[in-house]
Amino acid sequence: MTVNSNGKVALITGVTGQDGAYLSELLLSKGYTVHGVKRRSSSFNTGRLEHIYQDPHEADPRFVLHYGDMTDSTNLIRIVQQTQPDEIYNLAAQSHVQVSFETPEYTSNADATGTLRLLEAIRILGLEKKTKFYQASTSELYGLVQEVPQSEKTPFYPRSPYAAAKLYGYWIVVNYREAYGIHASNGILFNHESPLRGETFVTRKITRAVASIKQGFQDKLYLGNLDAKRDWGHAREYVRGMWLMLQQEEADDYVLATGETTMVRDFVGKAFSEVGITINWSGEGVDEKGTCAETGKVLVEVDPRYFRPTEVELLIGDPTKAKEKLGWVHETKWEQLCAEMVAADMINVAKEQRRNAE
Ligand code: NDP
Ligand code: GDR
Repeated sequence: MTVNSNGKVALITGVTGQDGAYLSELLLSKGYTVHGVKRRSSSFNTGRLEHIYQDPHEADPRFVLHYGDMTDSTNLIRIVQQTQPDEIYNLAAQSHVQVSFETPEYTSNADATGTLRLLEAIRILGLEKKTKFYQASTSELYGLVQEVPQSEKTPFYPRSPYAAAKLYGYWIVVNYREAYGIHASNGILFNHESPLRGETFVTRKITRAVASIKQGFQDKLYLGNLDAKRDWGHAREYVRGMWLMLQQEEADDYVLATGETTMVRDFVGKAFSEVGITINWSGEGVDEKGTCAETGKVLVEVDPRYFRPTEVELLIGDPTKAKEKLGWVHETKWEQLCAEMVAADMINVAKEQRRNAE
């Protein structure tokens, strides 16, 4: 794909993650030069970017990766100085809610103070008038249910170290917008998934397990809270909303959501139905089981190790403001999303098994 340059430069932190991959693709298709921050890792971590990777030795690479970390201000300042971005998308985060209970201090360092470090880089380098800033805020901010659907006006009540860290990120963005006039916006995004979703988030864990069970490589799927309800949309559509926020005259905060909520249990049922398996549910709480209607085999069980010390039970977003001001609407319904993820994992699992057998 060769697209004429639009002369704009974007910097994406968290470029190797699900959203980073989709956003890179979108911005490149619009003619941006895209710089991404990737962490040093002992194993390969750019798998989601393979199809857009460019040889850095090319004369005019439009997609450039830099080593960096949200916990290191020296390196963030240097990258912002080198790249002089028109737009920064701060997607980097320790993004797993359950893991944040185990690594709370690191999570606050990367997710909360990391956001501050980037905003300070803009100030230190005098880029307040040039560089627009997108912050990956989250529906986890709502936490304990106060009202539904949740909108930009709903009070926050974080229920995890992750959400508490993101709460700081949200407010420091608002403060730097008001104090220093930086064009800085929060996208309060509800859960968005895709075939590129990390494998330990519940949707992808389910679709991978369904593919493995169907192909005979796994016996059972163990899950935590089956009653949790989430508003699941497609990541590809949500990254477009991020970009739209930075194209507005004024910076502001927006909810992106579908407005529909679904139980984890129903996502499981739908995923199995995609491969021709009907699940019958029986029992309650930790004794709940999902049995294959055709064979009588138990395929889903509850493992309390996946319960969280404090849970977010119900998320359902109201995307009216994004629709009216940004013209943003979601298109993919959760059932289609689930079907797309199962189909992709059927192929992934088969490929992995072939590779392992070689
Ligand atoms: P992922 O977990 O897929 O990606 C997170 C990215 O952040 C990865 O590139 C990861 O690198 C990077 N990262 C983690 N820690 C650091 C660090 N200390 N320094 C530099 N980079 C780091 O998340 P998503 O793509 O799903 O989400 C993107 C952002 O949006 C996150 O901030 C998340 O919290 C937020 N969010 C996500 C939602 C969703 O439903 N997906 C909803 C609302 C908000 P590596 O690949 O090396 O691990
Ligand atoms: P979430 O996503 O916590 O909403 O955060 P996740 O997919 O991890 O959990 C969704 C719900 O499913 C329940 N659940 C399980 N979750 C996981 N991961 N594994 C299980 O086995 C399991 N069983 C049940 C959870 O308890 C929860 O209620 C995601 C992340 O992308 C955040 O970064 C982002 O901010 C929010 O979405 C919006």
